Amino acid sequence: MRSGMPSRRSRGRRGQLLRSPPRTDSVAVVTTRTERSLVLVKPDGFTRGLSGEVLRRIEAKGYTLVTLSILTPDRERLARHYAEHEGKPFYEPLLDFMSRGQVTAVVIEGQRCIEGFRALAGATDPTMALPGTIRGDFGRDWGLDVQQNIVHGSDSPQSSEREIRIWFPELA
Ligand code: IDP
Ligand code: MG
Repeated sequence: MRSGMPSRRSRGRRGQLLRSPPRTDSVAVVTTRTERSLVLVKPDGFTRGLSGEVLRRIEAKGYTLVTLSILTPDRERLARHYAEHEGKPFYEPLLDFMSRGQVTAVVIEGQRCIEGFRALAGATDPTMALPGTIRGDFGRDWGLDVQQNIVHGSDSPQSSEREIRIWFPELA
């Protein structure tokens, strides 16, 4: 009788040695630290009634909603939020787009929710964002100077802290 650890090799029906496929997956360092992320449903998503769908996906993934607000952001708030993009060709169109209507601003919480939400959102360019992601399922190129891509999500713990201070100073 065989015992011990299962072998990475086994035999096929004709007796030839079969090698297990190499592992292409890997698991990042496990962390128990809870983090927060600032999520925005941008004016294109808000106008199309997608706030609920975005919140549904966040909750279905298992993250917690900490707080939520619906507002029309002014340019001063947006200039702070998008300071890293000042001077880029899409900066002014981005501020125009983001200030033209209501957004749903949300703070979410959970272990690794910053990268987790970025994965739910998909790539910045909605044409390239994979189906199954928010941007991939609901976004497309409209031939404008700025990509309208439904959602924003913080990209690092530093950004998250900075952005939560901008949108929810009472939480900081
Ligand atoms: P992110 O939202 O995926 O983090 P960022 O590079 O931080 O992407 O850009 C902020 C926002 O500016 C994007 O979500 C998108 O709306 C817009 N944007 C970014 N890069 C471009 C571009 O090259 N052309 C047009 N719009 C862009
Ligand atoms: Mg960004």
